[in-house]
Amino acid sequence: LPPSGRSVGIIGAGFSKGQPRDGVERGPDLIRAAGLRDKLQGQGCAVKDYGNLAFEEFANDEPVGRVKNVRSVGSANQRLSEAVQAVKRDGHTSVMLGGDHSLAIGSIHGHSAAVGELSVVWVDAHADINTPLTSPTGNIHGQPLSYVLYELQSKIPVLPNFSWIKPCVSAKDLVYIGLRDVDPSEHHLLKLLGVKVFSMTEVDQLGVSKVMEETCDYLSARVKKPIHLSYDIDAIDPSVTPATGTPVVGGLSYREGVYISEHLSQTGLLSAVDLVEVNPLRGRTEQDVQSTVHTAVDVLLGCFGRRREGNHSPSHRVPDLQ
Ligand code: B3U
Ligand code: MN
Ligand code: MN
Repeated sequence: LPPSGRSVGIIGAGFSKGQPRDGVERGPDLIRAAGLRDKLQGQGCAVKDYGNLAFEEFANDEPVGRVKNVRSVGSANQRLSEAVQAVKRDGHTSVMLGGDHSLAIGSIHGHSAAVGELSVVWVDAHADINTPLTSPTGNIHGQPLSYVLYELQSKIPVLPNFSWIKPCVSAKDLVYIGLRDVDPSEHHLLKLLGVKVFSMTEVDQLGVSKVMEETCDYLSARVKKPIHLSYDIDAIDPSVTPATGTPVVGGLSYREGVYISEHLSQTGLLSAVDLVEVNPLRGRTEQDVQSTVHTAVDVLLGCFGRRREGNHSPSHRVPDLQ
């Protein structure tokens, strides 16, 4: 392996039916076009791109209760879960480029099916823990955690194309960072389950370095489990990443956003990453889109050992200085 010792398997998941806005399906190709592969290789990673997943179309995907596009979302996530399992069996850190955040269902399921118990770090303006019954919108991108948490299993009704999903994450192994738009029902669930939350208030209070130290202390207090990082680009402030479906003011700065991934990289436990909700059609200008996409790339580079001071291997020699 290269000096950094990291090998990355990229899965493109251009799926958008977990929410109503067109454009988020273009995320994977935009992030690739911004040079993700070359930049990862340039910092010493081995990279295998598994290409874009193809998703099944459903002609009559009528709402089930209030929940929209259930069959499409269930089927897409089953495919994604299998793809993540293949990437993990090949020995890579999985990088899933979304697509909307409903894809975390399949990504987390597949990751857990391959490696067992996980820690999950959820970086997002939103809590994404509505159940099908509490969801105010019916959009599944606001619900993924409810399907994968053991503790909420009894709250999940039977849904078409969802029967393959097995809950696989314990509420004590979940940490949120960046919350600032939480529904009342979600807030109730977070308190009920005792989930560790670093909202934007705690980021302001403690600073991002203390937040990350406490996140990692909390997650490694028992056994050190592989970490699944699920990163919604809307966690970062819309002044930096405006091209996303549901921007919320008062988010992470670029530096805080990148610091989170740099810190998790240093744990050596990062085993799968989702980067979701980049939507070029939500940018008003080309500059909006470029800023969003480049920030997404920088977050991912931070996950794989990029240092802002510069990267070189200890054995590296600069000929002109010899
Ligand atoms: N909590 C709301 C809104 C929302 C969640 N995630 C996003 N928006 N991006 C919901 O629909 O569940
Ligand atoms: Mn989200
Ligand atoms: Mn969000």
